Amino acid sequence: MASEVPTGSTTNGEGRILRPYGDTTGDGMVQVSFTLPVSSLGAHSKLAEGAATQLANKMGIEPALVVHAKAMGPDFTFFVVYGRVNHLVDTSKVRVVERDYPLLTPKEVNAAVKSGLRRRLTIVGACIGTDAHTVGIDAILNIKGFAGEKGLEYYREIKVVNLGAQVSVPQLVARAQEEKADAILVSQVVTQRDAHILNTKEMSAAFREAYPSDRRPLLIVGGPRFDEAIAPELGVDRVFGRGTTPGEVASYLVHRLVTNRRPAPTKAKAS
Ligand code: B12
Repeated sequence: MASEVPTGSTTNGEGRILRPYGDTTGDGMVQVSFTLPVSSLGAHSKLAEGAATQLANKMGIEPALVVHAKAMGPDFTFFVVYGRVNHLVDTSKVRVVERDYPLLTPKEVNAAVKSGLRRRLTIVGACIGTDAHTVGIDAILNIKGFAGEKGLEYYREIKVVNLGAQVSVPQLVARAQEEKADAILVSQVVTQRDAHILNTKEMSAAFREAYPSDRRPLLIVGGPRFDEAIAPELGVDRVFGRGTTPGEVASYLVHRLVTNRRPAPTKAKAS
């Protein structure tokens, strides 16, 4: 029988050991790009390329070849470097957040909400802080959707309140309370100075402050540069990254708010 292990990789019992592939399988070749605060204009070009090579060598790329250098104004240069790394990837040590709930069709989502909640599920979405990148949250919420899937507005049993861009945390909390939101969907695309981390932590802290723990809406954050594994550190229930589709989010909402819903607190009986 033919081996299922592709050329350029070996097995270690549990997983596979991989090497990058550039020109020939398993040759270890990678390509990286970065900008250095160094001029590459005129007489400075050799020094700039040398600086890029030195950085690449320190990153473990050896030999490193500068295949592209472009001045970004007088004081900065953008580089693309191609070269060999000796590092190996062990797939048995890769840690990722796997989807731990079934993917449902819109019809199944609607049916589950209708029979399980007996009312529409309300979600409030926004880009918080100064972030004005609404395309991502709109891809999830707007009816036209993303990647061939309709957005959550298409789901009959989901009420979507999309607050748009640059919403402050107090505004978001107030609207969530007004709407009696079941879930909050926040988008953070700008990551400069860790804005996405700080804003999300501020948001989750505000919701914990504003709600008793058993009444707090489900907190979901998404954006292209989030590590999906850091939900606990951010104080949210789930993080969705690059390429998320509306169906994944709708299915998660059903999983957490319908199928595995926390039981409502029982009222103490008068004696
Ligand atoms: C379009 C765009 C803009 C538009 C935004 C228009 C709009 N209405 O959204 C405009 C021109 C306004 C803009 C402005 C700026 N931008 Co801009 N912009 C982009 C660009 C080119 C595309 C972003 C995009 O639309 N992606 C498509 C969507 C569908 O993908 P997505 O956001 O990743 O969303 C998906 C997932 O992440 C996930 N998701 C996202 N949010 C959520 C939320 C939830 C709840 C869930 C479940 C999932 C989810 O689902 C989506 C579908 O899969 C990116 C570069 C790039 N190629 O990504 C830069 C980029 C994001 N911008 C950048 C910057 C720096 C800026 C500015 C600061 C530029 C400036 N100096 O003025 C300003 C900031 C404005 C502000 N106050 O926020 C940087 C950010 C760098 C960083 N490290 O933070 C980028 C990366 C460009 C770059 N390489 O430098 N920008």
